[in-house]
Amino acid sequence: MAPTQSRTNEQIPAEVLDRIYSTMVRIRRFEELTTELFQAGQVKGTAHSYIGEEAIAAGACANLRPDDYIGSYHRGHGHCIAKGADVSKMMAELMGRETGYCGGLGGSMHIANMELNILGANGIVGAAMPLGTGAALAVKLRGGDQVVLSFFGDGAANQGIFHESINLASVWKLPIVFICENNQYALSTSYKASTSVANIAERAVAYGIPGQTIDGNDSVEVYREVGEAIARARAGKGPSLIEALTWRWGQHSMRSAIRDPRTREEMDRWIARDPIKLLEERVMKERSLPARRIKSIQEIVQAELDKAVQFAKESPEPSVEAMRAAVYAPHKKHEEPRDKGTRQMAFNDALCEAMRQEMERDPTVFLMGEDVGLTGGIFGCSKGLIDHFGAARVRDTPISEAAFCGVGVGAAIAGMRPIVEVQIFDFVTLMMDMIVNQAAKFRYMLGGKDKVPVVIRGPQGGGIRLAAQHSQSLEAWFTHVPGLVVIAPSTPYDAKGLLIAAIRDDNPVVFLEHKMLYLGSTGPVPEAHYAIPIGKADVKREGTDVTVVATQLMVSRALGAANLLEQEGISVEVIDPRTLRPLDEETILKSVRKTHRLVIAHEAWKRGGFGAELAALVMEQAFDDLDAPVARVAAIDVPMPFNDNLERAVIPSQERIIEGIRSVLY
Ligand SMILES: Cc1ncc(C[n+]2csc(CCOP(=O)(O)OP(=O)(O)O)c2C)c(N)n1
Ligand SMILES: [Mg+2]
Repeated sequence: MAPTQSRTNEQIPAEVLDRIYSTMVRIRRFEELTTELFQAGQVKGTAHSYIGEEAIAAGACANLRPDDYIGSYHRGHGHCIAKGADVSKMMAELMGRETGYCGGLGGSMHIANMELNILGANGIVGAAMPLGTGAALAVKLRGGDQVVLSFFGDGAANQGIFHESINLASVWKLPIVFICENNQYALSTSYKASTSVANIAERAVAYGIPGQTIDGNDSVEVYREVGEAIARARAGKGPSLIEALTWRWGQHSMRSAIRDPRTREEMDRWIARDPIKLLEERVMKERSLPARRIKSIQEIVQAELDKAVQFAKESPEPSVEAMRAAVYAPHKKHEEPRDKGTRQMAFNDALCEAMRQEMERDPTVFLMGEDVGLTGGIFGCSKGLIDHFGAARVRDTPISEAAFCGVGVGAAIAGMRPIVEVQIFDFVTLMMDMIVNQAAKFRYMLGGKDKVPVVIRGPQGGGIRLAAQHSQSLEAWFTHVPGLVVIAPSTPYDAKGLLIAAIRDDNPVVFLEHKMLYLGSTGPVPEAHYAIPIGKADVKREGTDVTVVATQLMVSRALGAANLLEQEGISVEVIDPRTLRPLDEETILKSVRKTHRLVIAHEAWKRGGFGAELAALVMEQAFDDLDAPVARVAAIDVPMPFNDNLERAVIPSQERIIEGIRSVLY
């Protein structure tokens, strides 16, 4: 682990040394105060001290322009400070105050600030890497020359997302530098015991990029080496991996009181190489900074931090109203066209037209996913788009769901409007962290500022014998999560108008398309650009005896059932919520108050399904209006079988919907 010597003796301007030194002292003092405040119960939860590792953030970020980006991780205070964050707003955030960077909703582990292009610390190990990669893609698509520094720990280098992100960044030659802060332990686990190579930088070879291990306690070496990698990235030559060897002086976190496996001898050896002392010795020897300047930096920083602590302590607590308002960016207002016209179109063509028109209208919209480019998607939803817009905006991705979804989220945070196609929605399991922990929470954790305008769309559902891993209906996973919009259209007209609304929305949207609709559904679709308001249900058929709330493929089956029952004099109202979150509760309740009976039909499993939520809504708000218990028609509670007769038995049929309707009538 012998730290390498600086490769160049070229003088570094005094102004840069001054900046690096000031940053290191600011970080050190910030962390010392945070520890005191944590022990006094004023900083709550947890915080991860960066003491001992200051040279990396300070040296690396001294190369950055204000418009460059950084992505950080749980040990992130140092990165924010080095990128220019205001220590008062940071301290206020650590104390959970309204004046903090995130209004008290994020805390130590989630500080982000898009005015400074800080993409955020992150509570999920490794998760910031694809977000940074996404920001780098945004830069490249805009033709800019900013760079992204993506900081992470040695533990993160064993996450799949590390490998996927670096591969993707390399394949797309993105302007990003991956900086592994190897403090040699992930909590209590030594990297030597958990990593397949002696030096993490060796892994760069696998991705065809430069990789190098440097002394992370030597701020000058960090400044120089990261500077070279940044220059390379800015020049369009792609990413690099830098491993900076270092040591954390404290416990894993301020909260943790675990047995520390590190030896006293190791500890002493590293503490003797205090990065601040090393730079002090150097500037004294080189006479590049006078002793009185060193002293004055320490005094200035102390005064600044005393003020920061006072500011934080005096700041108000955040309000419940502000917390509630932080979850969603307001949805845009849209008017549906009065006339659907006569042009007939298939469901997948309607989706394709929505994407084409939005990409024409807005240069920040782009599509990525597996086989969306040359092939136009396996269900033809992006057919021909590559011919209109080129391979940069209609991007074929590696089979790296977590990474390209995270890249979509990162690009959205950095100002683009990506559409991420999930080839078959069952594969969304591999994207869950990016959707649920990252996209859904980003705006909220920033205190309700900023937006994440990404659409994650693709086919779900059964009907074409693809069995248990390619046929599920998973909407309930997403409707459960505050911060996500969930849309599930049932007609080509709705598909186009809702996809346009989803692309224009400033929130992450999960957009579910049913495979059987691609194959079977045609209908009138206006040529004009139009958007259907998010959160507005559609009464597909009016009736007076019973309300059926149906989604996706079940809408046409419910309509078929309604037509048959009409012959018996039973009048069925069919409602398609279209948007499942936010839900148009009013339209559903109004209908139930009229018909007094409710049947819910969806293809997903009944247990824990979206229908349970609808039934609870009606029970809570319209119990007195009901003349019969609510009935749910849903899939049999088994994974989707391969055999066609069995598959037909599992998915609700028109007959089963009719039975459901009869069950509430008699
Ligand atoms: C995906 C995930 N797994 C586990 C954790 C719990 N955890 C938080 S930090 C940490 C160790 C991370 O080590 P490393 O990446 O080396 O960073 P360091 O703490 O050493 O700076 C663990 C296991 C988590 N937050 N996220
Ligand atoms: Mg570590």
